Amino acid sequence: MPELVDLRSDTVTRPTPEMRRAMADAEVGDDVLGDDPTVNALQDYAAELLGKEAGLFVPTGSMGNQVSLGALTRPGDEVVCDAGAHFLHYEGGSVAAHLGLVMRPLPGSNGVIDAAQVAAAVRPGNDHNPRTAVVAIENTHNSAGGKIFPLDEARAISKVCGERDVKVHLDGARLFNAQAATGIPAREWASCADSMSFCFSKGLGAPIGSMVCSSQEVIKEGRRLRKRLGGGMRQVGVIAAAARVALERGVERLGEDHANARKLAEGLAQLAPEAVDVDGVETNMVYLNLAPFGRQAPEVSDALRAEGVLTIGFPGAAMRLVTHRDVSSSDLDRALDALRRVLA
Ligand code: TLP
Repeated sequence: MPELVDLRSDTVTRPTPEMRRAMADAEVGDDVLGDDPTVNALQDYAAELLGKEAGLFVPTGSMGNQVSLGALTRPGDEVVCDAGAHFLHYEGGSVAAHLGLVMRPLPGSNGVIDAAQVAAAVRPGNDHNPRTAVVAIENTHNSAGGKIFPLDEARAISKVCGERDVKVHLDGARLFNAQAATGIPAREWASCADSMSFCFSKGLGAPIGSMVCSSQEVIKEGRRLRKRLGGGMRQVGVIAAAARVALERGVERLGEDHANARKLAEGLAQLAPEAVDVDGVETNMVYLNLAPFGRQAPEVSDALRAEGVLTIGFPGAAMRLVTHRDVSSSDLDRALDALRRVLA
């Protein structure tokens, strides 16, 4: 039986031999006490790379968002975001349950909210209203299919927020995909945000870990929130060592994932041009619309699994396919053959 082709997410990659070696060799200490040299070095390295004062290593992207939003707000504050924001839909309601925040989702265009929408949404400071504390943007945007948040728009939002004493958070779980696709350094987007988080465990290919980068003050509060959420880890240098390899080696190969996603989209467009927006594939995700085939994602997903291709079959007619380091170009040929058979 050949290996499965796993298109469920870029989170599924296994650590490389180089990561395993780095993990085995990592110098460690108790990170809750600030003693882990591998974590400390990674936090400094990431902060420098993103142009921020400090970094905080956290176990997941979800915790990165919570720590960031929590450090920038008080319970009862409002967060303005795109209606498809990841933390709104896919993080177990943590922003409400743990932070007590009010969400103000705006209808973005492909995940992109603009400065005029933001300006109109910021509350005037009346006692009746929640305080608009943060505007959050997502780059690349997951539910919009890996869309890149235009840098000009991020700058315009940052300006509007700066004038109104509102903070900006960037959920940059896949920010380095945006860098790889555009050649724009990740720090340019980070410069538009007061806090930002990115994941080592997505396209960069590490097994575990995310990073929050911000000011010293926000990171100090973030450490407390991380502890409160149960994310204070001890000899976590064993994980940070793999994350370091991911950041140093993972970015340069993301272009391959993007080329593979486009190849997949082009192959699918041959089956039904209206089922996929080929030009909309900017990074490593393809959204396949199964409606033209009269099919639903759960049953198509089951049929693909029987063909050795893994996808997530959430209810509905849309199916997300994600490329990553552990999917080669020939794996994609196999996946396309399977999709052709299943959708015939
Ligand atoms: N996204 C996961 C799933 O939760 C859907 C995926 O497979 O894409 N921000 C963004 C934009 C994300 O896409 C994700 C994960 C997170 C935050 C949360 O990261 P984790 O899973 O590490 O908590």
